[in-house]
Amino acid sequence: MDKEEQFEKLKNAIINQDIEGCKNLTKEALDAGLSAVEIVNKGLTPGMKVVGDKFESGEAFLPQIMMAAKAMQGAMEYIEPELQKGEGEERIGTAVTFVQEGDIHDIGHRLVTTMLQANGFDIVDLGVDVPDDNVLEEIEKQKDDQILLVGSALMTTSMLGQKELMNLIGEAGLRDKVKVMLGGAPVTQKWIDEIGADATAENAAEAARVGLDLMKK
Ligand code: HCB
Repeated sequence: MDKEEQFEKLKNAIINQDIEGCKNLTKEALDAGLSAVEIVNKGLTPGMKVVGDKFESGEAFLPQIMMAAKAMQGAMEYIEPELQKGEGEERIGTAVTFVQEGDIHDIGHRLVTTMLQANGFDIVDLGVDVPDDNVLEEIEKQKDDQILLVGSALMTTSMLGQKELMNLIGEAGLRDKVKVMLGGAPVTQKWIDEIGADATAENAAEAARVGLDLMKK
């Protein structure tokens, strides 16, 4: 089976909410030498996009998204240990990662967090549905002069909360202490510019590259 066929099968396993199949195909793909990053970016995530689009158009319902998410989470059992095998021997700094208040989508957040850890960041993972006050408290608590703040939002509603958070960071006098990378499907560069954050990234591999660049600036 060539790579493209494998990506297509992985994508279909998510679309068909095939929990066991998705896990097995992920293991097979890794054993065949495909990288964890390409399995996520070219197989599993495009499948999730189709499921999301079907939900939006009324062709699929919440139980189907939940099953698709379960299939993806099964695959992550193989993906995450692979991503952790990064080259980050040098300590880069601390990354505080979180999902915006009101939002419990954590699959992308987990992938980004794992990739940052694999690239030399010490991680403080605040989890999902995190109120702004908790984020501010954590920034204040950190001893380093500069840290990387990494927020995810998957819904347009929770994305709006990122603007409020940027305002609160400014008001608390903490803006110089953080490089802020925000992402998630609805987040665009235009939004990042509008709210005065530092960067965004399309996927977890790019998030690691962008995070490293930001910490060097
Ligand atoms: Co959910 N959901 N959902 N959902 N969901 C979305 C996000 C919609 C877009 C689907 C749609 O309508 N098309 C939609 C949001 C619409 C909108 O606001 N525009 C939606 C909705 C509406 C909802 C509910 C409100 C449904 C309901 O209850 N009626 C509800 C909300 C719950 C809540 O949060 N309060 C809900 C619930 C669920 C679950 C629980 C069933 C499940 C989540 C399970 C979980 O995460 N543990 C779920 C899922 C799975 C999705 C979709 C289908 C997939 C999301 C996903 O995991 N993608 C999603 C459709 C979509 O996104 N196209 C749909 C795969 C990961 C790998 O991609 O984008 O998360 P990612 O992360 C990438 C990338 O963005 C980037 O790197 C990651 C890795 O490559 N990245 C960053 C992420 N964070 C970053 C941070 C950085 O700094 C830099 C880069």
